[in-house]
Amino acid sequence: MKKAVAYLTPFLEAEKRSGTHQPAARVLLATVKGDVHDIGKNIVGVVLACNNIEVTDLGVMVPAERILKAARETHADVIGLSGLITPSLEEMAHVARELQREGVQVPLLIGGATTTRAHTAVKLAPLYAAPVVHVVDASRAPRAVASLVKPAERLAFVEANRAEQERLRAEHAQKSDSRTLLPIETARARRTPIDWSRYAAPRPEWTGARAVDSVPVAEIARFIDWSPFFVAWDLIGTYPRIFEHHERGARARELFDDAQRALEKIEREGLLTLRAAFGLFPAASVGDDVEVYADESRARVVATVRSLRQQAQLAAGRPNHALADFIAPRATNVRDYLGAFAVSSGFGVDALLRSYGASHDDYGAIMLQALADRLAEALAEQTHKWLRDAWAFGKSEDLSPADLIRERYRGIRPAPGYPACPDHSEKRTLFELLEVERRVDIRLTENFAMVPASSTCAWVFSHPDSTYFSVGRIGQDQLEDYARRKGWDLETARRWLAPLL
Ligand code: B12
Repeated sequence: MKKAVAYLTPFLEAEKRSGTHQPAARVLLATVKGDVHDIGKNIVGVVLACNNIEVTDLGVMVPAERILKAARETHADVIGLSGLITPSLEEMAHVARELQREGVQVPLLIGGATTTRAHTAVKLAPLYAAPVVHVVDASRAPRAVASLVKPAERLAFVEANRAEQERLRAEHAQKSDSRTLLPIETARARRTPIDWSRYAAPRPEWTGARAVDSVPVAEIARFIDWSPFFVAWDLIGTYPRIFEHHERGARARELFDDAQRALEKIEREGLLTLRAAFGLFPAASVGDDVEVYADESRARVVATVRSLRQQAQLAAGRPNHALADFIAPRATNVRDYLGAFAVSSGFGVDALLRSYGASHDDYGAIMLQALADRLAEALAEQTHKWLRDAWAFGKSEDLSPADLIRERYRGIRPAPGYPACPDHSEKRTLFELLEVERRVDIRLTENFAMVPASSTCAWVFSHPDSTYFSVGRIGQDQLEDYARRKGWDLETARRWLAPLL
């Protein structure tokens, strides 16, 4: 579609010179500072351009000053911000404050996986006098832009948005008042009940950190979970049943066939490099922390992994989990282990995106990003399998790729940033433990996003009772305790744990 737009550009330019053409609006797009995710924003850019909206895309990791400057230079009618991870929510608040401070009055659109209507209403809209509108997916972006710029629609749209946000703020205030949290010591007393006295922790065949420099695409393609691939294209459904869907089936099939061809090309021409760093370490829990030791003597601590505990008042008999509960306490003398990995399939993506950009092939570019994301998750699956195999119990498991997608393996692999370990800064500990930057060149931004974008990392637990959960809201007592353990002042703790407060 955008190829067609590109083809028409010379005519549109000529028309512009003759003074007859007007874009419907000018929109400035950016993924905020510290964040690298842009597949969603890129889709929004294409959809807007196809609706005669002039798009200036500043790319990823864009600081507030550049957004302000570009908004003035391009005479933007609307500014669109995107972000994938929770630290970006704080960065979006910073951009809103800066726009307000500079007296800018351009409406703001907020989008990306970590954003919500409620957060936009409660935390962002009050910071900026101009309209701040949350947009849930790309298909709604042109309508939102049109409603913000058309004089006939603007007033009603802005008023409806304001009223809805007022309602969401009231709802939020009520919810925060009514939720009871346990004192952290009470929550700790309700930790996951695991009887360590009868537990023999599996001993891995090797310990320490390892790296693989180049994993062949062909080796991991079978681990790809295709359902989220379709979500990226706004086609909701489970693979392979989606092909039978009366409305979406044919489009899904066509996309899937194109994806297979693109995947074969990536493989044949070696277009992407896939790397993995992973390791297994002697470890023991001490309260809500996990101490990681240099070797089997367990004398030297090389890292301390901090976990956060659920503090909600849960139904009787339901424990208040923290990830540390799933590692044997030091006092039990059970010799337990913690695993970790960081993987990326994004080496090579940027160069290819530049070439797709030059030939205006947006479809190819989005296909590449969507496939690289799938490969990152597939590589995580493979790496987790290597760790389970080293732990021996992996070798006797009989799991199909579909079983793996359904998480039927022993243990868990929570990713820092996900609900069981929502503190993104813990990625720094994981990266240092595995020497990720040196070994495989995946890097962390100031807000703990990983570069390249198609990367993921996780802790790996082997206990059969370990389970995924959501930490949820935490109290002031845990916030202060956690800040002390991390060596943070309270302001820093509030910043990194903002979504939990
Ligand atoms: C696929 C996925 C991944 C992939 C790809 C991510 C990437 N390319 O950066 C991989 C496996 C690599 C990944 C990794 C991680 N992920 Co992830 N991931 C997802 C998942 C399942 C889908 C996201 C996605 O790609 N959707 C498809 C795209 C097209 O949608 P989108 O980006 O949301 O964009 C749409 C809209 O939001 C909107 N939009 C987007 N931007 C804009 C801008 C404007 C102006 C407008 C109007 C609209 C708009 O339009 C787009 C198209 O419709 C989500 C969960 C979910 N259901 O959302 C978690 C999620 C985004 N991931 C999350 C996390 C934590 C991570 C990791 C930090 C985990 C880890 N430790 O490894 C890493 C971070 C990666 C990095 N580089 O730093 C969290 C983020 C929130 C948080 N708690 O911080 C989520 C929400 C999961 C969760 N429930 O906690 N992830």
